[in-house]
Amino acid sequence: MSFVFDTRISPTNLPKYSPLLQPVALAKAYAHLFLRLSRHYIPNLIAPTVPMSANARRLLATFKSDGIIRIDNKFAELAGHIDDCYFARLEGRIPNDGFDNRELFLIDSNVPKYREGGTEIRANISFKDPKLAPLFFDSDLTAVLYNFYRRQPFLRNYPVLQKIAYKGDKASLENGRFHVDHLHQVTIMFLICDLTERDTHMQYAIASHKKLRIPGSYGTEDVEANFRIYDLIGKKGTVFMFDAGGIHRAKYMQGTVRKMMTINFTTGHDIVDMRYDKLENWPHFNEFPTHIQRLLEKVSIHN
Ligand SMILES: O=C(O)CCC(=O)C(=O)O
Repeated sequence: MSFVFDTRISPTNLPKYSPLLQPVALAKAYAHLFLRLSRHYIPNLIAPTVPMSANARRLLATFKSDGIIRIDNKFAELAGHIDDCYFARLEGRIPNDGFDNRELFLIDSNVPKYREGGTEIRANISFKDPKLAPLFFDSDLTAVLYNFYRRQPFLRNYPVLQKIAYKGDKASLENGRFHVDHLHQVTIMFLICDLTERDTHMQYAIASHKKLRIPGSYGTEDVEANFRIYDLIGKKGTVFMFDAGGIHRAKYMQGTVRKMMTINFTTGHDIVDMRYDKLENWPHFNEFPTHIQRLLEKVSIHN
């Protein structure tokens, strides 16, 4: 019998291998991980850090120890802007508008698998809205990111707006199980509505990013027994940034609505192949420090 290496091997699908093959499968999964890590996570020896404020230094220390940080009030007005300008159009609160508005929306990415799970809106938007620049290019968050990786981070895809109204009719949405994503992808999650524990929200296993983990899903009981669980809840405008190499999940709560924006970064791997924004004729873009300009290198149109 030939053995086919399954790169999606994870703690929960490991038992499908016979006891004899389990060590082999695990060794291969770890070897694969290790190779990817060595390629994408070697620090930049010449420029391993960028300057950062005292506040960013504190955030970085928490990010390194817990794998997640939160910022409460700094971006509250931006959440109002996204709700009034973007969601209002897609929700029909501004009539005769929506995805036809090419200034605001790039693509409708709400494919059936999301829709079946209760996602009413999923839209990719541009980085060019000057009102959103203070969040996208925040000097503290971008410095935390660079100094965490100790090398240049890159945006992995365009910001995603989501409105999820889980009705309870699709019990096992993939990301409803505890899982880890692409190596040390870092995600910013920005709340566009208030969330409590009773609403659909994300949960993060604190400090679970510290161990090298095979991407895939993890058993709820194991995770809850071994980690403190952090609930990503709060007021509209709260920003979370987490290392998706740590264990997390969406906790879907029937009959509730969550609106949010997410942005993903990696050190250059797993980039989604879409380029919309042109870097030229972008007012003030050249005034950002180089490590902030370079964030867009892999998702924008050059020249
Ligand atoms: O939507 C959520 O709360 C979970 C997000 C998630 O699983 C992910 O970003 O990988």
